[in-house]
Amino acid sequence: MASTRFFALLWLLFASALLSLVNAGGKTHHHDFVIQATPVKRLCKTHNSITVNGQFPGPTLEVNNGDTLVIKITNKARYNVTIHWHGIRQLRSGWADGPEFVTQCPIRPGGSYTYRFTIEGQEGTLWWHAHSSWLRATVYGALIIRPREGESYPFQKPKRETPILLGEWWDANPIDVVRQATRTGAAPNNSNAFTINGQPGDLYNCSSKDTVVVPIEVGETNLLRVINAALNQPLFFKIANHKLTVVSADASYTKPFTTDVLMLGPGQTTDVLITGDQPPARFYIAARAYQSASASFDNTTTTAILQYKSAPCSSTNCAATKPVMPQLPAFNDTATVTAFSRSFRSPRPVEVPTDIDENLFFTIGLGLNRCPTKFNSRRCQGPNGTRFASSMNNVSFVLPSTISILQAFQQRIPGVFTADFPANPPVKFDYTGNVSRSLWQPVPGTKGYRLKYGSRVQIVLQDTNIVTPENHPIHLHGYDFYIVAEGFGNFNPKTDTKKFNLVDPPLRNTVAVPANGWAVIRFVADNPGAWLMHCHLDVHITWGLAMVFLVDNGVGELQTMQPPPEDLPLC
Ligand SMILES: *[C@@H]1O[C@H](CO)[C@@H](O)[C@H](O)[C@H]1NC(C)=O
Ligand SMILES: *[C@@H]1O[C@H](CO)[C@@H](O)[C@H](O)[C@H]1NC(C)=O
Ligand SMILES: *[C@@H]1O[C@H](CO)[C@@H](O)[C@H](O)[C@H]1NC(C)=O
Ligand SMILES: *[C@@H]1O[C@H](CO)[C@@H](O)[C@H](O)[C@H]1NC(C)=O
Ligand SMILES: *[C@@H]1O[C@H](CO)[C@@H](O)[C@H](O)[C@H]1NC(C)=O
Ligand SMILES: *[C@@H]1O[C@H](CO)[C@@H](O)[C@H](O)[C@H]1NC(C)=O
Ligand SMILES: *[C@@H]1O[C@H](CO)[C@@H](O)[C@H](O)[C@H]1NC(C)=O
Ligand SMILES: *[C@@H]1O[C@H](CO)[C@@H](O)[C@H](O)[C@H]1NC(C)=O
Ligand SMILES: [Cu+2]
Repeated sequence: MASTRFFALLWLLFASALLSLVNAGGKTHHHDFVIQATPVKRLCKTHNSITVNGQFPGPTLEVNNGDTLVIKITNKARYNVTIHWHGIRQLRSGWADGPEFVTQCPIRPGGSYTYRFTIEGQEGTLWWHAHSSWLRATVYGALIIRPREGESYPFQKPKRETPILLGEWWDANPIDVVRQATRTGAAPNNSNAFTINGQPGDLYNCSSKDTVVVPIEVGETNLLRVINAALNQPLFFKIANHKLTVVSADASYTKPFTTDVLMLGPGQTTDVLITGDQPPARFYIAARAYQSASASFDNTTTTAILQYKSAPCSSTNCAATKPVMPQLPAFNDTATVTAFSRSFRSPRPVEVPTDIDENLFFTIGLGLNRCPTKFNSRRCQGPNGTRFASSMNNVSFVLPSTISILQAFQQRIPGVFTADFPANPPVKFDYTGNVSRSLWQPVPGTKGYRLKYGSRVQIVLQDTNIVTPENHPIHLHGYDFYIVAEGFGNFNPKTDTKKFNLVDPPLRNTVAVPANGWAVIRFVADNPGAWLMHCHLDVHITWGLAMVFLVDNGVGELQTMQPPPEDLPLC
């Protein structure tokens, strides 16, 4: 008995020694992010935008797998803020994840907080962004994770690497835009431009001279790290006359495949190789909306220029020759989106969780809240005098306001959330058919779903036709998941289960669930904490398209959350 315990102790010592040895391989990067209002001129007008260190987009973080990041945020803006490190697993370090009122209270004006986390087993392109109101419209940047020192990419070493951040710009204060929508219940104003690395590009007024130029040379192969940082719009992405070879998405390598167009939902990243195989000239890099909902949208096109260094034009006469423009898919070209998303595979066979412990089915979609009679009509400017809503399994998510869900979960504080989020839709109906109006109004709630440490989870994400079908980019914090299948119509367990790819499905952190269709994801709940799962269209999270997984600690230190940091902001 005593000897078993002795050996267990010895093993624990050995394991922790091993762990510190592994960690010792990484470097620690210290950064200071000052959140501050900065004049930013776009579309002929200057706005006092909230930025990090006065930069828009914010600084690019470049690290290696195994490194540790220590980032001190100082809030000198007039808004509450938090920062989320999108796609970082945050193993045991949920306090550094960032969504406000989920893993922490916001950093108030004048306050500060230091995020500390280690990159464990992740390589590729991720990004960081504000996770408070709509601040991420201007508070975002790339987070590039290269292989460990001495290790290389599983593809041809690129000559150059360029991050391509797709963004969305309002000719207004984005916080005013969301506040107006919240007040009136109507859809928020559409953006006025999309951007590439912060610039709208040639097709917009007052933008030509700042159009981003991406260099290339004949014969070289470069890596573009494309990130959709737009608030509310899935985007098509294309480069005139060039093929793109996808090698990675959401910081997981993929089996390489070649395409001439990408589609990224907000939150998604896609790394592509591009070869300079055209006559040296200038080619437009362009992005515009993929619009699956029947609703108005920003139909403008953002551009940058892929410029061969040996192009026969000097900087003076370059402007005279128009770059070649690619033909982008139609706004509603769902067939192209489907063909693209079905091309993704893991590079080799992977261990997909089987013997599922938690078989979950979540409907996702919009709704409308009826207004009480005589309710101030200025607050009910949604369709036919309603207010827009959104939900998962008919629960429209409401954030707490006095403490974070993670603190309440850890410290067992009652009254903040309930752990009764439904495993299945409370009412079964023809999700993608003509849905009866009696089903359109969801119920507000702060509900989580509890998971035992190590449970194997499958979730069917089912879009509904309530108000409008739409392609929703569903993002899970703290995890990557396998996308084992997707399809249109209602998920049918009898026939659709047979189509699951349990051999080499792609691993991602954000799945673009087909409009009026479904996607099935699987993961093992091996990271304790409170993890938000939500639509990455900010307008939908504003309306409640979110829920939280509450994952218990397992056994021993390595399966237990770290204690909260001393400087964790309080409400
Ligand atoms: C939204 O658009 C309307 C109509 O163009 C405009 O009157 C309003 O000021 C805009 N709201 C914001 C917050 O910019
Ligand atoms: C660009 O400016 C012109 C002239 O002021 C105006 O007519 C046009 O509407 C503007 N275009 C956009 C996209 O704002
Ligand atoms: C974009 O929408 C505007 C207004 O609805 C319309 O006039 C214009 O033709 C559209 N542009 C494109 C490229 O579809
Ligand atoms: C896409 O929109 C065009 C008109 O803009 C329409 O003719 C076409 O039927 C639509 N396609 C689909 C698949 O909805
Ligand atoms: C608004 O009411 C009209 C007339 O009753 C109806 O045709 C339309 O579908 C309604 N729209 C929504 C979004 O409920
Ligand atoms: C949907 O159902 C409603 C009520 O049952 C009916 O009035 C309407 O015509 C139907 N719409 C379609 C497109 O079938
Ligand atoms: C959601 O719950 C409300 C309140 O119980 C109900 O009226 C509505 O029909 C439900 N809708 C769905 C899709 O379950
Ligand atoms: C900022 O956060 C605090 C909690 O820390 C909250 O009480 C306050 O309402 C928030 N302010 C805004 C404008 O959301
Ligand atoms: Cu959505």
